[in-house]
This record gives sequence, structure tokens and C-alpha cells, in this order.
Amino acid sequence: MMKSKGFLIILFLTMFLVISLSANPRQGIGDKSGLSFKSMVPLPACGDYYKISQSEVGHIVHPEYPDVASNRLFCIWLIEAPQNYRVNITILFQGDMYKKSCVDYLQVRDGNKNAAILSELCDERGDYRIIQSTSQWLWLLLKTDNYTEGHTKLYAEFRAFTDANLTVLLDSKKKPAERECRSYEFECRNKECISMSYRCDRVNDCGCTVDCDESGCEGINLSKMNQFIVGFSIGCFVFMSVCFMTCLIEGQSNWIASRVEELRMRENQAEERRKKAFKAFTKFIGEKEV
Ligand SMILES: [Ca+2]
Repeated sequence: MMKSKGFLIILFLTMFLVISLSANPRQGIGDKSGLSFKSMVPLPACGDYYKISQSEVGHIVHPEYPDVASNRLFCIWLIEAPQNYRVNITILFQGDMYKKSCVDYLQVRDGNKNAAILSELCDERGDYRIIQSTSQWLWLLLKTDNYTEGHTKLYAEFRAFTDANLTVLLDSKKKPAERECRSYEFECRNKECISMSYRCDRVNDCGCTVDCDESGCEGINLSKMNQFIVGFSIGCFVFMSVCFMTCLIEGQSNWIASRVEELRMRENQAEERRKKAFKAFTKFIGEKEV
């Protein structure tokens, strides 16, 4: 009995922990460029997916453009050029450094979030770069910390291009835009795949803000306290259900045991009666013979 109680307590604590965790408590540019932060004003967006044609020119800016970027930004862009084309991007970026570390920075990778870093920009005085992918995809991450100093800015222009060696380069590359998210993952607008449990938890996990993990969450958005209450309630329900089932099984076992005991007693009584009858019969035969 003590063992079953201990088991129930451990089961309850484990389920409560799992449910609570799954609710996820849980985050002046150089003149040589020829570009400026006022070149044009595309629609600001924090993270997106762009599929460009051979002749198209696309733009990326930080969400507050042309003002300085706000703090706590986490924006991911994925650019896809046509097949057998590469991405060429010209970037103007002013970042922020603290004790020689990049705190507001732009990271450029060669295809997806796991691909090689092509460049990481964070110079406060401004950086101007021309970067080319080795496949048809290019991945960018803009991140700002909690303490914006008031000068982080991003402006970029990108286009597709091709060259003679491209086919060889493409053969050895991953194809991130063709990867489908798994059944337990949510596909963000920028093609990032995140766990379903990160939906509507008030944390930007996709790296985008439109049609992403925190979009369309009205009515199902859970605060940390609500997550705790929901987790606790579900834990209590599971615990009560297990207790009820255990009691039911235990009650059935006791009833069966009492029935067995009753049958055994009746059998003993019948045996006693048989013995008495045999003894009386033997005595009666003895008296007859005498
Ligand atoms: Ca989220």
C-alpha cells in the first residue's frame, strides 16, 4: 500500500513537471557603398521569406526604419533565388559593441541557421559589405539586446545572379527552403520550424512577427500564471483519475479476496459435517455388530 502511494506521488510530480515544462515558461556608413539609410522606404518587417526572380531587387530593413532599431529584436530573413542562381546582397549596418563583444549584430549565413557564417556585422561606426551565397539561399539574423544605445540600423538590397561554377556548388548544398517542418513543428512565415509548444507563449521564437508563432493568438494566449494554473489543473485531474482507478481496482481485489475466504469457510464447514456423519455412521455399524 505504501509502495503504491509513493508511486502515485512520483507519477503526479512527474506529470505535473512535464505539463508545466511543455507549457513553455520560457526571449555614419562609409560613403563608398553608394547607398544610404534613406535610399528608399520598403515596408518594414521583422523577419520574412523572399523568393526573388532573376531580375528582381529586394530590400530588407529593420522594423523601425528609418528610425533606429528598438531593443530586443529577433528577426530572421530567408532569401531564395531561382534554381541555379545565387544571392548577392549589399548590406549597410550600424551595430553595437560592448567590451569588444557584439550586442546588436547582423549575422549572415550561407543557406540556413545551421550553415556557415558568411559575415557577422556589429561595428558602431557602420559596416558596408557585399556578400554572395554559394547556393540559392541566404539567411540573415538581426538581434538587438535589452539596452539599445540609439544607433543600430539595417538597410540591405539583394538580387539573384548566376555564374559558370554554380552547378558544382549547388550539388553539395542543403536545400533549406524545401525542408518541410515535422508534424510536431510549426512552420513560420520565414520558413523556420519551431516546436508547437512555442506557439502563443508571448515569445518571438520564429524570428518574424507576421503570420508567425505569436500571430492569431487572441483568446488562446496564456500568461505564465495561466500556464501554471492550466498545468496544475491538468496535473490534479490526472492525479485524481489515477487515485480513482487505483481505489476501484483495490476495492475489486478486496471483494474477490472476501469471496474466496467465504468459500473456503463453507468448504471447511462441509468437511466437518462429512467427518461427523462418517464418525456417526461408523459408531452405528459398530453397535449393530455387537
Ligand atoms: Ca513563441
